[in-house]
Amino acid sequence: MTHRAFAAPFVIAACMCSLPAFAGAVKITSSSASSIYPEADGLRYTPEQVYDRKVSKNWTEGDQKSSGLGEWIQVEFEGEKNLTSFRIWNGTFTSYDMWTRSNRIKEVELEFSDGSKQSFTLTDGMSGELVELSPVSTSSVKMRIKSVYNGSTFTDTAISEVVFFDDVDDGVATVKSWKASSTYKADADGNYEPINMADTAVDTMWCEASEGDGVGEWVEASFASPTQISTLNLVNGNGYNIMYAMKGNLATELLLTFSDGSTQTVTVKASGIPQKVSFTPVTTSSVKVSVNTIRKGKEFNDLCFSELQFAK
Ligand SMILES: [Ca+2]
Ligand SMILES: [Ca+2]
Repeated sequence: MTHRAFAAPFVIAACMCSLPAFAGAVKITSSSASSIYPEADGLRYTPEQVYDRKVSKNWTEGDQKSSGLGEWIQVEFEGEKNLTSFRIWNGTFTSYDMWTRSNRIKEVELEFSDGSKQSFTLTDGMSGELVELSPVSTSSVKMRIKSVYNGSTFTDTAISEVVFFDDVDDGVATVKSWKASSTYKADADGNYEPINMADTAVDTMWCEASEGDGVGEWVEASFASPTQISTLNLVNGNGYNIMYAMKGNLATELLLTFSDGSTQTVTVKASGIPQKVSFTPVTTSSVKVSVNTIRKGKEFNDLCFSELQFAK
């Protein structure tokens, strides 16, 4: 555990490149499971934790006799959606240690509302893995554990988070690549790479690594093509909860620099709650986001962003 003392994943989403050009995350409205690992020490393992936007909270199956083979979790959508892909955080992402000690799913079977099924072999890596589907129209997905990669200590199998994508453009600009002025080095909780700002999880983040308080530090998003944007979707600091967000430095004003050299200044709330910030519409192939001013953290002199994306 580092001085930051929060749970974050080790590696996230190495490649957003195969996402369809116009893909939106589908809202999950409810979930159920064949079994649930019993609550212990105040920690829960309920199925709704696969869509709470926190990779540090998971659904764990409750099969106490074996590895959870045949156990399933089902999620429901608001009506039929044309699914094209999904991203899965497979295993227990509370720390790298817990991820290696617990089972990960090897083969997963997806069953859709029309009864059709698709099966996949997942990669055994601690990252949010993007999986392409044969496009399917469905109002629910049942994910069944068919085989596992064995953990070194425990026989329990977990899914920390899952996001389904459909063919409807949600207006969020697809980022082709990220740059940063500096990046905090990976530790036992995970890494702090810029790509963590575009994975939908509020407890995975980019953190700067300067000697100072973060003022003057920057991240830059490059888009696949010139894109019109007018909204910044931001989770400032560590979005795990309000208390964790307050521990670190929080940006209060950002300077946006676009590919034509023009700039705009936006004020942002010093809060870890997701916020949408509007600015004058601009068509650009990149945005550099520089920290102009901050509010000091209660515990750490580091500045992080958990989510930072641009939309129409
Ligand atoms: Ca979760
Ligand atoms: Ca994130």
